Amino acid sequence: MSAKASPTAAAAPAERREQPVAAAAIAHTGMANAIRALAMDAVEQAKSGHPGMPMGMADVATVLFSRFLKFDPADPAWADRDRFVLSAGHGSMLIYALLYLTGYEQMTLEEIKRFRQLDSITAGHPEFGHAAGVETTTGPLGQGLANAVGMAIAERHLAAEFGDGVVNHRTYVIASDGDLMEGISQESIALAGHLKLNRLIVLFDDNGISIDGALSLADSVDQVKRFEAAGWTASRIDGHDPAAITAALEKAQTSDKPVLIACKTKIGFGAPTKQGSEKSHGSPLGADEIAGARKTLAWTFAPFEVPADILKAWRTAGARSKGAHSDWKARLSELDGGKRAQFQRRMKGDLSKQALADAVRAVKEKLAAQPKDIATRTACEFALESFIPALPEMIGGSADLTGSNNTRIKGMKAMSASDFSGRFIHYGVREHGMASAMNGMALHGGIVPYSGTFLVFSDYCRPAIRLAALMGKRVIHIMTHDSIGLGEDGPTHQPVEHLAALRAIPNLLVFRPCDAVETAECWQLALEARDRPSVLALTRQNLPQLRNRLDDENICARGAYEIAGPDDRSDVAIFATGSEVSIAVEAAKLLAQRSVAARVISVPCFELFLEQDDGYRRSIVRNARVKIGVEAAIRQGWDAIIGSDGGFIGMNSFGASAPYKDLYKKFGITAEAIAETAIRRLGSND
Ligand SMILES: Cc1ncc(C[n+]2csc(CCOP(=O)(O)OP(=O)(O)O)c2C)c(N)n1
Repeated sequence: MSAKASPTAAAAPAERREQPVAAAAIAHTGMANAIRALAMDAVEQAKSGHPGMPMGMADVATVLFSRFLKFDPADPAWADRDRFVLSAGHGSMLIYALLYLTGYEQMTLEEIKRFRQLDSITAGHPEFGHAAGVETTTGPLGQGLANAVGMAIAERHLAAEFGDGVVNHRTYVIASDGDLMEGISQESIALAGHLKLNRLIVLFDDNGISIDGALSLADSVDQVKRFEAAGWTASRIDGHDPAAITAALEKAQTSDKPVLIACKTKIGFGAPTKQGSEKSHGSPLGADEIAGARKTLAWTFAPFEVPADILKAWRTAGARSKGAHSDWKARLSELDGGKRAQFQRRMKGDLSKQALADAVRAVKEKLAAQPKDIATRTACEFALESFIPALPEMIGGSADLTGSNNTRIKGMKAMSASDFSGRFIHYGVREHGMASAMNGMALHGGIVPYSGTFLVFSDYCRPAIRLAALMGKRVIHIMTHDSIGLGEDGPTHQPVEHLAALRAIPNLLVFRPCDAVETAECWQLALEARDRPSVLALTRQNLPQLRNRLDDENICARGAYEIAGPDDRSDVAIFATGSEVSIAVEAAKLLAQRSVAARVISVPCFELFLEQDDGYRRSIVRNARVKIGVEAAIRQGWDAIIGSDGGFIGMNSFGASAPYKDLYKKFGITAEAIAETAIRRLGSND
């Protein structure tokens, strides 16, 4: 059972046909079997993992990496490399084997032997930032494919901006049945088809098997027709025939649409009894089966041994793009100096500090000169009017709520299939696909993606937000209509538990600014947080501007600060966020009328506040006898600030459909209720 050799391999262009056909076929078989052997040996050694997929897709991966993929193991961050996304991340041994075989220095045989062990770079599922060459963290099915759409958008946009002399690459994806069954895949392929992302090529591991058994247990979609309906070019091939794979990939290079190649494969190819069965999907094959596979594949070598001639063939494949890389460097050096510097700066992820500082200053000066009592979503647009011209890397968007999210400033051109230079993306009603595409753009580099939807729909984005946090990528989510304050749309649209749920994600910054000045400051912090994603929760309803003084410093940077307070001897400290800060300020006034001193602390970002040193945190929390938290959301998470004995004014049920002022009264989130709670608590403390 060896991979087929076919004379049609001669269809490859001259530079890719380095060897005579027969020799190439032998080399192909040996190269593909090296992947298979490493996968089954590593999984066996780890006593866990997924050998079936790497064994099944070894032929496809071999053709892709040895003939098509543009990459240079000596410089994994080469800006114009093709991106390769293993969306079916459970088959991680496929990518680890490829990285080792093609010569990524970091990916040693030792690391392969330490597959899935503590502190190895060969994690169970590929993790961005562990091993160079892994472009994104995959494992949750569907995400890699959706990231790849973002990468392909980034490529087209940057090519439009900097020219195809320096940006001219493709994005290849290996996706499995599971990837294509996930709902996010529909959002992503529809967007890719609409934008005609013809540099996106998906190799579908069409093996008809998933964990439960035959795919026919749960699915009967014709994927070729489905992709075609979404505006893709799609074909079916034998995924074990190198000539067919070569021909399909060759054809894909000139497509004017995104390309799906459904590769019919056998999961666990070569395993004598487990090939073609779910038994090879997700557990070690076992010593007998591995011995049998070695026989079927005619692989006579010891575990983890790759014979010198096969390793050499792989290393030659790894060095294939060196010429293309140096040609690219020459073209980059010919680029106009300013443009080149901008390209390099952006690909590194450095913002122009001066441009950002000037833009923030401009917004704050305007707000100090002419305070604005506006919704924070409108304040966001006001800030964007300064930031977007200053920061060319910002690419905005909305999931069909552009007018509500205020994420598109006047004159901002939309991106389209015929003009990728636009900086605004109409994602359609596809929150999950949008959030994941944004991850892809951030991973690609050169772009700081931001986009919008309603806060309540953060649930529809959550898996992608979680991965951005895990990967440490700067992706900015504008989430408007952030509480019952949205009013008449009612409880389906009123977030109650969402702030707490988002704050539960490690490495995510959740901002809830209280006025136009805080909105600008929080935006600045989100842009400066290069290693983490942010959510900005913004209001629909107007709010008074509480900060009228021009502060050079970003006061929100410490997460919480005193926004109103008479003196140090206050008996009451009221902590509030967003739209509830102005209500807290009113409560403090009511308390003052009753001779009770109260401080008001605005908490625009829990995470930043909780990261401050003890001294700062103590100076803010102090020893007020009564602490009260106010937020039109559930209490969960607040105890870290007000203590478990603190008072809380907020929500403990879903909202309701009514004008927002009526809702604040109904749910008791009023200055009077805060003042009463404070007085009652002061009394019971005496
Ligand atoms: C969102 C998500 N749901 C469930 C899983 C668990 N899981 C891993 S692989 C898999 C399906 C396996 O089938 P397929 O995608 O066809 O992969 P193959 O068996 O061909 O390797 C599932 C359900 C996951 N990784 N991600």
